[in-house]
Amino acid sequence: MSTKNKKLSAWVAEVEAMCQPDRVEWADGTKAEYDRLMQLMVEGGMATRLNDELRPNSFLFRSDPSDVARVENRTYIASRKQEDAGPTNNWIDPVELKQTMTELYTGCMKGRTMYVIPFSMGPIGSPISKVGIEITDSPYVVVNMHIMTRVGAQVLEHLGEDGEFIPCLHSVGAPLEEGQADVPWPCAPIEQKYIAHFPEENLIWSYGSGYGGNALLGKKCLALRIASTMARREGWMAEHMLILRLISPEGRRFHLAAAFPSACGKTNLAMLLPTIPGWKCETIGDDIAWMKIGPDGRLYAINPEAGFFGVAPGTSMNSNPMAMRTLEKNSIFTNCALTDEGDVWWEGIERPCDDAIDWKGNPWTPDSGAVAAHPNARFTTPAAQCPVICDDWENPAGVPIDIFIFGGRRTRTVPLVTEAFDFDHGVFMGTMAASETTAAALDVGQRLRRDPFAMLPFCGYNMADYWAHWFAMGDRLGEHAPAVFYVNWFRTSRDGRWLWPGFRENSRVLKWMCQRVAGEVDARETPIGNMPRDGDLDLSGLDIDPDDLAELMEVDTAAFRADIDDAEAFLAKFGDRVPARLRDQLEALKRRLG
Ligand code: O2Y
Ligand code: MN
Repeated sequence: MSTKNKKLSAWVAEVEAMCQPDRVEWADGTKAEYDRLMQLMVEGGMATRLNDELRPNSFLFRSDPSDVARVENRTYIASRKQEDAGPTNNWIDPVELKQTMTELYTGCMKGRTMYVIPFSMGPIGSPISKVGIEITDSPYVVVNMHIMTRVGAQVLEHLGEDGEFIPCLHSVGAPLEEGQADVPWPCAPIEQKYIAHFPEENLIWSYGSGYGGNALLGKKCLALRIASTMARREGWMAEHMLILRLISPEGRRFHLAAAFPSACGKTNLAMLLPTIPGWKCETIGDDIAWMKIGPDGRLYAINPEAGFFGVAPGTSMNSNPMAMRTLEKNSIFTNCALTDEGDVWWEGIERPCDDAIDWKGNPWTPDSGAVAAHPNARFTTPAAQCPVICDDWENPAGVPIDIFIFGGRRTRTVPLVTEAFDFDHGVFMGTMAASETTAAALDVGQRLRRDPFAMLPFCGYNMADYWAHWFAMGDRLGEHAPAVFYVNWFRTSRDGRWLWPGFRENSRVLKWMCQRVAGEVDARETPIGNMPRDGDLDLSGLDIDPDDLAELMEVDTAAFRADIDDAEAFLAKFGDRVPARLRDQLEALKRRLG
């Protein structure tokens, strides 16, 4: 395969000259290519083929123990001006960073194959989609990109002679000398890892890590950090949101996009099986939403990805049966445990396991005193295999969003559900989103991580400008702006019990949101937003103590005031750049709280 695109040929030649690989291969996205690379990695000791009868066409990888997650402290936004990256991003001068990284990249692919992966984020040719080209020396990245994006010749055809693409350069940062044997998971030491974004050039450079968001550059790097900067320039939205369709018993469809920080059950909600009779839920995406205003003035969303890169521990037939069925075959597992039968296992899978090989490759039993799977162990699995995927999840036009949901993990203060008074108030709610960093924490304060719109690690520019962009989008959407809600599934009683059962029962809360949007129920106005009137939340068949329900819905004004102090300290970091409309919202809330 090769390309007619002159800019692409020139870039590939330039990277080849710098990285000096032994050979160059263009990824064509075919099954034959996937099978060949998997075979190569099994033979090289990097991958284990799972028992084909239990988990057909699936593979287990073990990473280097030092390379197990996204590295936020090595992730950079290299804009020309520091203030354009803002106080919540790591900033380096782009010229300086390019110099440092060019030195690292020089000769970094010696002894390795350089793969050129043409990929589309979103259905090829959709007006919302974008083309990326990832150059990598990791065959693990190639096979994961096959699942997570649309790879291959069709992308190059669509690109044509002068189509635009986002260049994404990746190396594991481990050149091989003549005759040097490879290791199962090559990577560089932490101080040499760089996950770099050059937003003014739509350029991504990643060095030293082979793991997840650091290496599969279509995901967090392109679809969020770079896309968020493009979206702002071009007047659309790139958000850290799941997308789902809820269908009422009468057949009315509602489309919801929801942003939660990690560890709040985003993938579980995206694949929800409602408990309320007659309601149905279909998945469109579990992590990222790209949204544009359509010809009718509504906001249309696509899932730019083609697979799910989910956290394995905690995933079970109880917590997420649809994910469990999705990953029954054709899946890649990273840092899970390997059972005697040749299947994968992890903590919270709710299946017994007496003997396994743990994620580090050592024998493991329940008495080993350590986890068998790394807490950030992952599955990579095709979205099309999800039993509840929407029939039209790849519709290039996207789906019209009716509802935005924000939330976080809060053991206190924040009630189960609140509706914003209007879109500006919704932007304020998204901005105030925060999560406790441990589920065990009972007191609010120290361990609260502010994570506006769940975008803190993923916004490619100054977050104050991001809030201004949300206000601007709201102005353009006007009466078509989605309704906005804030949820907290994680409130506990004073004696530490969960007040809300969560999981499938969350459908009850979504039903109330849909009824509000349809104008079927009124709401009770409180200082923090509209809440369900007594009896409006469908609790039929649910055994919930009335006192627990009252506590779950309690608006603790004193705790909210304390929260405001914390929020003001957070906003102060952004100085004058904070939009006046956001400050107005804060003042209005203070007045309402009295
Ligand atoms: O640890 C990683 O590299 C992956 S992080 C991730 C993966 C899938 C979906 N979301 C996330 C996240 O951190 O938000
Ligand atoms: Mn995510």
